[in-house]
Amino acid sequence: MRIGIVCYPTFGGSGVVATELGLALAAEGHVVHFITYDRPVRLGRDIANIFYHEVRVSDYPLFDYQPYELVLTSKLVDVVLHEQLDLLHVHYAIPHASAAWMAQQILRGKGIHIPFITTLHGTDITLVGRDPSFEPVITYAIEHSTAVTAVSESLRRETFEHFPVKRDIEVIPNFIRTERYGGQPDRSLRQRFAPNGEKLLVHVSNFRPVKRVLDVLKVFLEVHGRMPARLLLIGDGPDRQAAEALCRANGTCGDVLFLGKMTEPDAVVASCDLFVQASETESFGLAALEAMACGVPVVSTNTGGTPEVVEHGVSGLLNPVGDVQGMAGNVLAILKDQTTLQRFRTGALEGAARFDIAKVLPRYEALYEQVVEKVRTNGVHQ
Ligand code: GMT
Repeated sequence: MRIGIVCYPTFGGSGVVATELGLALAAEGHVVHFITYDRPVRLGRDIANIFYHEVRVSDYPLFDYQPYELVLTSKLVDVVLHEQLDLLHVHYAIPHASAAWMAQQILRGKGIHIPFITTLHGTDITLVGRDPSFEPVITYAIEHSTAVTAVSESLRRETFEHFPVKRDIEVIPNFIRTERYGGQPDRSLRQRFAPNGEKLLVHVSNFRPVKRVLDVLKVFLEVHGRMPARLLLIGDGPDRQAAEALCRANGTCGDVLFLGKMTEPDAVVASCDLFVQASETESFGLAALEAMACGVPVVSTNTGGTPEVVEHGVSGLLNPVGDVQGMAGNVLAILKDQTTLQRFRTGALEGAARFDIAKVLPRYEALYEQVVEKVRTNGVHQ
């Protein structure tokens, strides 16, 4: 098939999932066209069957705000026409789903019926999408997508709770290429980050308020008072400065390492003992799943789709949002001895295997067949 994928090219989970999906589809022989404003961070170069189309918004002085959605729409029309795409798969509702719908309408006028699938990732529904000013557009785009998927049961439920949407939404969970992880932790990294045999905690996020990075630090401070430990923070974003200030105020800067954004943090994560996540909400928690795939158990807040990914007592331990003391207690419970840690490590690896791409890719391919067939038989859809 010839598939157009629209996504955010940044470090966020939706971009990572879209990129990994495109790579896996290309490896299966499909032709994949990425259409976005920058080359997706996880997309390598010169990959067979993969093409990248940049959406360039010109800096015209009349506009205070450049009309990205319209430029994207025009690009979609162009790529569908000239690359003879069979379908579009857009990740994140805003503004990708509405741009795809607009492109679909324009193409219909040219006698071309292009189906589009919208995958909801989380903040498009739970945070951004709940801004009342977006509601009518998101609702319309969801209703008029040829098919809609959500990355967890929890997100599917929340979509129905927050939007007056009547149509089917299929849950297709996020996935990982387990073969990409595994192996033994890199000893030299371990030596670098924990030179005196400290336990290593790690957190990966975009440091937005929803991630509650300060809670991660407070959990660490509790643990640090009771066992030799260090915390690696991967990523960057609005709350980094506040996080740095909290470390300075507590004199723990030496044991909290801010590593910044990393395209492929796997090796560093794999060298750690525990992944900590304190999010207010998390539709899925791809970073936690990636940690599990490295054999690193997770202590997390019990929110959104997290319990669908992290099995309490098996691959990690879960606490209510804001329960810093409880989370610190759970970190200590997992790290208290080697046998317990090893049990959770095994649980993490086994839990991650449930989300291997080999199990998820056929579900997307089946959905692609379905929507293309729908257009073939009906001529039009919706
Ligand atoms: O977490 C973010 O702020 C980024 C956002 C995104 O669009 O990439 O993440 C969302 O989508 C990921 C991929 O499906 C999920 O793993 C994250 O849980 C979800 N984030 C939230 O729900 C806060």
